[in-house]
Amino acid sequence: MTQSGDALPEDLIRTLLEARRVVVLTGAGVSAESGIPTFREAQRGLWAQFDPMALASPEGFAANPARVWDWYQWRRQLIADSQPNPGHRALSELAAMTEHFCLVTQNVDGFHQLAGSADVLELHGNITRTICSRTRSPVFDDWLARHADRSPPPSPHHPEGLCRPDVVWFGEALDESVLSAAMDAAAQADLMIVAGTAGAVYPAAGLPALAAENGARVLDINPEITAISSRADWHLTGTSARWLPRLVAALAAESGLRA
Ligand code: BJW
Repeated sequence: MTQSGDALPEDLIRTLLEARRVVVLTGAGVSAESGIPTFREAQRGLWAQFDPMALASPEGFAANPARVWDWYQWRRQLIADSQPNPGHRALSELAAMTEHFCLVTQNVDGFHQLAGSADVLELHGNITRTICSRTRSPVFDDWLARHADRSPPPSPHHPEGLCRPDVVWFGEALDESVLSAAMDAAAQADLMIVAGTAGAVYPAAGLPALAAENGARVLDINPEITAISSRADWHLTGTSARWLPRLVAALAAESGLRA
C-alpha cells in the first residue's frame, strides 16, 4: 500500500504498537535533509558527478590514492559542517519506545549516533575513522595532523601502507560480526522499517527480504518507488524527516507515551 497524504495507515500503527522486535535499515536518503548528497539520484547524487568505481573501490584507490583521499576529505568536511535532522532524532526516540530495537545503517556519517542512537550497526563503516590500507589498523588524528600535507598520509603501521577511510568499498567484505548481527536482527524482526535507501547495494539490500521471509512486515519510506518499496507492506511516499517523526508521534499518542 502506498501512502502519500498526511495520515498514517491504521494497520501500520497497530503493527508498530504490537511489534516486539523492530529493525530499521537506513540509507543515504535519511541524511539528505542534513545536506549530505545521496549516491544514485540522477541530478544531485554523488554518482551523477563521480565514477563510483574510481572513488569507492580498492582498484580506484590503487590507481589514484590522492584523488580518492581528497574526495573523502571533502565529504568529511561536509559531514563535519552538518547536523542530524528530525528523521535521525525520531529514530533515537523510537528506540526508547520499543521493546527490542536494532538500527542498521549503510551510512558512514555517524549522524544516528549524534542524534542519540546507541548500538548502531554500521554496515559500510564510518568516514570519520582512518585505517592503514595494508593492515586495516586504526590511524589516529595526531598522526593525520602531523602528515596533513600528504594526500593521502603514509601509514604508521606499514612501510607500503597509506591512510584510507574506514569504509567498505565495492568488492570489499563487510565486517562479519556487524553483518551477522544485522542479519540475525532482520530474521527475528516483527517489523522492518526501511528509510532512504535505493536498495541497490548488497548485502544490505537483501535485509528487508530476509525479514519478510521470516514473517516481518516491511515499511518503506522513500520519495521514490524502489525495489524495496514495491515489495513492502507499506510505502510512505516522502522524506524520512517528514514521516519518521509522524510515526513516532502516532506511536506515542496510541501508547500513551510521550514522544
Ligand atoms: C530519500 C530522501 C529523503 C532521497 N528521505 N529518502 C548481489 C547481487 C549483485 C551484486 C552484488 C551482490 N552482492 C554483492 C554484490 C556486489 C556489490 C553490489 O551490491 N553491487 C551493486 C551495485 C549491484 N556489493 C559489494 O561489493 C559489497 N561487498 C560485498 O558484497 O563483498 C563480498 C565479499 C565477500 C568476501 C570477500 C570479499 C568480498 C560492498 C558494498 C559497499 C558499498 N559501499 C558504498 C560506499 C561506502 C563508503 C562511502 O560512503 O563512500 O556504500 S557505495 C554506496 O551505496 C554507499 C551506500 O551505503 C550504498 C547504498 O546507497 P543508498 O544508501 O541506498 O543510497 P542511494 O543514493 O542509492 O539511494 C538514496 C535513496 O534515498 C533513493 O532511493 C532516494 O529516492 C532516497 N531519498 N532523499 C528519504 N529526504
